[in-house]
Amino acid sequence: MASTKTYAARAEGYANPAARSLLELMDRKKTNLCVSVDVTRKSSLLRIIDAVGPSVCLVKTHIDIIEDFDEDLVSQLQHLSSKHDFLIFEDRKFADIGNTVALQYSRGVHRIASWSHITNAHPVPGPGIITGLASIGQPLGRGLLLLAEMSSAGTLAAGAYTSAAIDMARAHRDFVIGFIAMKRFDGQEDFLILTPGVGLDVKGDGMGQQYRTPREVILDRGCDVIIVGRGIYGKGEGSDDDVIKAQAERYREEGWKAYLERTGQ
Ligand code: BMP
Repeated sequence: MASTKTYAARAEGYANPAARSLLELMDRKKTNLCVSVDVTRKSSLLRIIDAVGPSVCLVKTHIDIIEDFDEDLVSQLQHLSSKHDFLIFEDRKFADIGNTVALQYSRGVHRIASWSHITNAHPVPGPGIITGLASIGQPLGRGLLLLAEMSSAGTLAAGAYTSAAIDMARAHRDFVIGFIAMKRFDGQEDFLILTPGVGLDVKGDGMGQQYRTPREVILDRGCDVIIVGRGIYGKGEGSDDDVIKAQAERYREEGWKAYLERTGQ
């Protein structure tokens, strides 16, 4: 049912502030595009984010690959988030016991919880990982995604593992706002489905990544957000701004068209 309802209508059903804000801004900005920016220099990261900003609802980071990370990067990231109206998703993939992930989320050099609206975790340790992350993130209004499936060939996140991830999320709906997954799952609850492995021009990357088109992901599989990396920013530290902007708009339009078709608008 969630797949045919509009993002705006679904926003009202979420108590979690990050989920609500994300759905509202997707509707306002007419975009279900998350750009994943996997570059290693602060200047490249900020340049690419500024270029794609107008086209995206969410920017996904791997902050631990930035070689010259500093406090100023966080300030600039937050500035771009306000300037362009998008949320920040640190793709940290926590995977430890509750006490450890609480420390990894709040402390260390990156202090992820202080700036990232959304983060994610592998369900492999069991529900304690949610309790640990929620102890830090919930008071700050953050949201968590569980990796119920992965886009890579041969992933072990399938079958009974995926079902167990869904059950864990159901028990913590106030903090777990959805999944990294390849399709929408049946069920009464509305969860956000964010899907990586999206590309229009190639089918894989020679290292296990598998790409589907925005139309397959949003229309055929009922997912909510397409996560696109190299298909938009290119290789290495990124293509020229004009190319990046054009690619971001190309994916935004494809994703939005598929959403309008799915919701009968
Ligand atoms: P790209 O579009 O360049 O293949 O990048 C995909 C991004 O999504 C990477 O940052 C990767 O870490 C992430 N990702 C993925 O590809 N598959 C998953 O199952 C989960 C991910 O977080």
